[in-house]
Amino acid sequence: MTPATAYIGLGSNVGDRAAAIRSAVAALDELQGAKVLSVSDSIETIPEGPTGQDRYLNAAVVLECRLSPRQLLEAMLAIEAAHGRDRSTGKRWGPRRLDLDLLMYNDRIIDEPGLTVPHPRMHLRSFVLAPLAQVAPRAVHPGLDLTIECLRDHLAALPTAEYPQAEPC
Ligand code: A4P
Ligand code: MG
Repeated sequence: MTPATAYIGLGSNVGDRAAAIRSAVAALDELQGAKVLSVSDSIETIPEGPTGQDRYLNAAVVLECRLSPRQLLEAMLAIEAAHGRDRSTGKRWGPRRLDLDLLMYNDRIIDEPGLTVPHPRMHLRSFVLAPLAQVAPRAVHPGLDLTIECLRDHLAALPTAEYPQAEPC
């Protein structure tokens, strides 16, 4: 089986953010049937979404992968779970120290319960596109048919709908 290329976004805004990102990248590399091909810088980003959050570190990796998209997502959720709870608070749902998003998987378009690829909001988020453009500038978003660097450069001009009608760059 020819390995697939998967693109994963990483984010952390609780605890030792750099350590969480490093350790998640190592965990991805250690997955049976997966190998990290490149890792972006970890970039400090302003939180988007709910207010009152601390700044994030965001990064992206390119993964050579013999797992199916579903197997990869499950492995990512397990890595999140291993990093994702602040056990010191004793709360069942503690703050997440790590968020892993499966951004793209080859040129697959998947819309299943619990798995949407490409990630439906990736093209709207500079905290995703900036690190991803470092490691995969020429990768093409299969839903929009535009490269990552094009999406990054035109983010401000894109409509805020999921999967907008895109003009070629
Ligand atoms: N799921 C379906 N498709 C996917 C996919 N392609 N990748 C399902 C990952 N998960 C996928 O995930 C909830 C469920 O989505 C999973 O169980 C899986 O079955 P989640 O990561 O807990 O959901 P979420 O993080 O609340 O949602 P989402 O849309 O991924 O939001 P974000 O953006 O990850 O939200 N600001 C900055 N600057 N940097 C950030 O990293 N992150 C967030 C968190 C908000 N603001 C941020 C950042
Ligand atoms: Mg997420």
